[in-house]
Amino acid sequence: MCGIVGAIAQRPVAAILLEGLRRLEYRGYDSAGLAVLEEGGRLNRVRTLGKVARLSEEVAANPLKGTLGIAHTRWATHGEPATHNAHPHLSHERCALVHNGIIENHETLRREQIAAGHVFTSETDTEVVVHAIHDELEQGHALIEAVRLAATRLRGAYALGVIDARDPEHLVAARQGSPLVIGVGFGEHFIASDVFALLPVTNRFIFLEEGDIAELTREGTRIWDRDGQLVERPVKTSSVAVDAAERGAYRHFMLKEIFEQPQAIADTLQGRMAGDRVLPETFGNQASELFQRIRSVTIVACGTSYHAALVARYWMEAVAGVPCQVEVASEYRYRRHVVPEQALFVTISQSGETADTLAALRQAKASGYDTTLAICNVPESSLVRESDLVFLTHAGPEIGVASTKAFMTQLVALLLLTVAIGRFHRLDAAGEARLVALLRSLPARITEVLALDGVIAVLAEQFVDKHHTLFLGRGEQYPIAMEGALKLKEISYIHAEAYPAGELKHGPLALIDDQMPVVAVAPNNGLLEKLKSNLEEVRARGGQLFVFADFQVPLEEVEGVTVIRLPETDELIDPMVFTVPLQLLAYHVAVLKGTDVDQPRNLAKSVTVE
Ligand code: HGA
Repeated sequence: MCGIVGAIAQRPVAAILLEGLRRLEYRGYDSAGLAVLEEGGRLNRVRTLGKVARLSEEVAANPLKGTLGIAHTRWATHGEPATHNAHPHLSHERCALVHNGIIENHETLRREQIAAGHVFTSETDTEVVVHAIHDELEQGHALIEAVRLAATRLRGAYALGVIDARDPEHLVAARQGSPLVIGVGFGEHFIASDVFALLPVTNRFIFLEEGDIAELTREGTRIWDRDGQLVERPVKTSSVAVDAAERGAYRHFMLKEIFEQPQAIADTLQGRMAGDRVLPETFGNQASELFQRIRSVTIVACGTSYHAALVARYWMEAVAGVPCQVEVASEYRYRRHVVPEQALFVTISQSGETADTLAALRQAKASGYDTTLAICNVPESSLVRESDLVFLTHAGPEIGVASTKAFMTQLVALLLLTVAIGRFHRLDAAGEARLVALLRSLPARITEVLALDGVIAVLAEQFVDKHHTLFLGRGEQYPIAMEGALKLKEISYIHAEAYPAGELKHGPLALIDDQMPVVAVAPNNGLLEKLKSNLEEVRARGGQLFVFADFQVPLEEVEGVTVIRLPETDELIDPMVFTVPLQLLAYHVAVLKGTDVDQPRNLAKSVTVE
């Protein structure tokens, strides 16, 4: 959340900053701003409410020439989205700063600074940081030292980009709890919240570590670690294509990403299976040895990733025969918990920077979990670096705020994990071979389901004027119903809830009337007859049923019941197959409602703040 870009170059940087912000906009889009140091030592700041495109228009009207600058696209945590709260923040027209994160002791610092004569122009927590740095600069410290000293007074999380109007030769960056990378160019250097922002200008990156403070000049960088030691951090070359995060001919990133799922699955499976076996090193070289000892699994995640974890619980217990518990990270991290013996602790996060998930991982390590595993889409992310074992999903960049292909590849990862652990427990070689074959068939199955796009676009018309929707599933389809409900509410703003269908009569049935569409996920599995009884209960009360079922399910289209047929697969991969129509449904409802599909209101991707 919140995107930071900074540049120190021998050419004007405004265009680089604006393009970087455009590429980071998925991280926050309520306001944006940039500050460029112009000749003569004047800080030229432009800030606008709303999207980066508005900032670009504003800058086009007042071109900036400076070769040193910082920029920010905001997802507000403290202070409403408003121009005066947008970053960069300035102190006395001398120091300019952009920030991602939350300063937890901002109220105390603000009181002290007001008493010392600072005038605040925003309601953000961020502004205390720029004044604190300014005070150190006024004491005669160089910018790098001023940032270091000010940082000792901050509690909370931050990634910072800072410039001093009296020092055109330096850009300073700091990282504590929020991601930040340095881009290495020729005669120019950059900072950004992620590599995508900088791909048009470089493919060489230094990944800052927690507590690092960096000083960038045009010619080079120097980095100090949390103990104040000058350190060398490796320069890594990214193989991500510069256009990997472009929308192409698709109307929205979300639609593109839904359609990329067969490829994303194939890429995620690539190199992970041989013959009819999952390769032992799929989860790291020591994974097999560690998995042999595992007696239970705990999975912690947030949002969509949490739903993937819930599906995995069914697989882990039914297929692998290993006890599995699942919890949302924001709860887990603040709860006193019991660490099971010989337990594997698994975290799931698309970005690998999800603040709550990262904190939960640190908790788990401190409380004595045997082994930790991260399932993540971003190499070099904090989660990846801090876990014992890593599985990288190869979904490619996901830009739409509502996660689709990342979720799909997380499910693939979790099924592979079920096999990798299950073979030391309940799963025999024949079972493994069957699962491997199912996984191989998955890209083709998903492609078949994508052909339903047109049908679902028409179906979506029946949801546009509704205010609520109920999603029902049973067994491992219950988390899929939860994911369908989440997608719908995220992007169409229709209130949606998911229930395990057996729970209906314990309360939610009271909500059923002809204004409440009920979406049911009904593959042909052992729970079908039970689910059908639950659907009858809805029908009997005048509810409008929309049932996603495979061809074998004996269900008739009658008044009040619409059936959408999917190809029949195997119940082990049904969660993936039935996810797709629900994604498409949410997408088409949102398009018909005219919402901002890729950047829905109040949300942002990569939830790096608590
Ligand atoms: N707390 C700052 C930055 C917000 C942020 O990092 N969001 O992800 C603000 O509210 O401006």
